[in-house]
Amino acid sequence: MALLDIIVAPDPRLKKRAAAVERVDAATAKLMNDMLETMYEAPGVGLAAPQVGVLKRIIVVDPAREKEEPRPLKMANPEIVWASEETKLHEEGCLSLPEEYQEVTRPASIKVRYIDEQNEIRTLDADGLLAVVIQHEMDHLEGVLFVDHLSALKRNMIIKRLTKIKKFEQMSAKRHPVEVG
Ligand code: GNR
Ligand code: NI
Repeated sequence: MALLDIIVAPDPRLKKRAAAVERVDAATAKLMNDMLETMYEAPGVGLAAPQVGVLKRIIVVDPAREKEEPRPLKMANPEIVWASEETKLHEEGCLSLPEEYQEVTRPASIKVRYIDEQNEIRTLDADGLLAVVIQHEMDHLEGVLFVDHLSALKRNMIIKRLTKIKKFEQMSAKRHPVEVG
């Protein structure tokens, strides 16, 4: 297992559409495990491959709360085959938009078809936090972030804040270079 670096916005790699997985082979299964480890370490409840620089349609989620039994789900090529008319407002966060939280409206319940880590086709009914997180992760596969569901005003405020932080970090990295390798 290995920890992967999570890309923080603004970054052009977070705005691209990810390519379908042809089949879930050993390398894909390893990537899924590394993504789960990275997600638990962050900590987060979901992670999409584009967030770690891999432009493939792979997501992992675990909506279990602390102290609950872990319930990891690994999905390739997830597709929403049904979504409820009923919507729900839920506060979202994103590991690629650190410390930003905003309410987003999405369908309350969904049915998802996907390929699991054994390369088997499966379907899953989801509601509550699980439905929110699966839809949030699937957005990442389209190059969409939760801020893209907000007003332009809110979105621009958040992106401006993150751009400032990035500039500051690049400046301090130049002044205090860290030896790596
Ligand atoms: O850790 C995460 N929490 C979260 C909370 C509400 C709605 C969506 C999420 S997903 C997020 C991790 C992440 O950025 N996944 O892409
Ligand atoms: Ni996210």
